[in-house]
Amino acid sequence: MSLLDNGSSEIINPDTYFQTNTPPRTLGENENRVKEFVNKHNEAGRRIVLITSGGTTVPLENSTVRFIDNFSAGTRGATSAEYFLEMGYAVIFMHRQFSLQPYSRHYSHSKNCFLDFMELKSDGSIGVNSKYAPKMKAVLEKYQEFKKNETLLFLDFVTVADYLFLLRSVTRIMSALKEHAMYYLAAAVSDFFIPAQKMPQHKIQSDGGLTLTMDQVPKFLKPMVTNWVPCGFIVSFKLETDPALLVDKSRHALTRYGHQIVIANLLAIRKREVILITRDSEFQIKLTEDEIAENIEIESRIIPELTKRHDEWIRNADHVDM
Ligand code: PAZ
Repeated sequence: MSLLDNGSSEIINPDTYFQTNTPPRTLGENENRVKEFVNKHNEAGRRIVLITSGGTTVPLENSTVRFIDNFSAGTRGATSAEYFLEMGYAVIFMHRQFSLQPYSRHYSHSKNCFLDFMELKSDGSIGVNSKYAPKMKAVLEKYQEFKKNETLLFLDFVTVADYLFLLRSVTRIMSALKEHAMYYLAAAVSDFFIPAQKMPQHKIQSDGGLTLTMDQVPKFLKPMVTNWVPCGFIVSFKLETDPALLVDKSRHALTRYGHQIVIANLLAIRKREVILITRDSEFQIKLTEDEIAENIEIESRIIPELTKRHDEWIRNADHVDM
């Protein structure tokens, strides 16, 4: 007997979802920040990528004490952001609050406390522990460059509703960039949620067991591809744990939504192996044992491959326009 029952509840359409859920308070303010960022980098002739990163939560109460979460720490998104910046893109980094961020990821959520990276000098001053200094210098130089050029914009979300409202707003603003924008959807977005009108207002009391019935989150990729950014270069990720399902499910997503690339990854080996799937090709990126030993990051292979394909996408679009 299965503990889980995938009920037959109808999926509401995305429009109904947006009409019946409350947008985050900060939405208007974030839209203004995105407009300013997009105008500035578009005028400078820079390409822009939207990266989504980290997991979304599903609250169980309107005055939320409890929520359902997932495993994602935002490693993929934060790491990818650094490689996109190196390739000359301006990055809108839409991430789960407190998940990993580009550059600081090298020192946060790690086994070391930040104080371990420091040392007390004989003259009483403090500095970086010489063991860590070369790597820290390299990270610091890149960090200061993006600060100077203001090529990285941070936006955060917590719940799946925050995520969907923000995604719709940001992509609609970016649609003005047409084929010059890329959308790299690496966030682990909840598939199920409890609509606000079906949640209790206050903390659920522990008077016995708890049975949850959840609705399915609408498939937002469809309106994104068709209406929000019809000319954008859209890359989504597909995560599975069963290798037998991975490629078929990824292909199914590609056919269903009609976007450009699905990056298929298995939970256990996602840091060393992915497959880039398009309508007519499959391209595996796999780190060798030597590369793993040298701490090569798989994103250093994924991002150049995607930017190459984005070039082609732009060239073809130019060609079609002529
Ligand atoms: O955040 P992380 O680096 O631990 O994990 C990355 C990932 C597995 C969430 C990402 O590669 C991914 O597959 N995102 C899409 C998940 C999905 O909704 O299928």
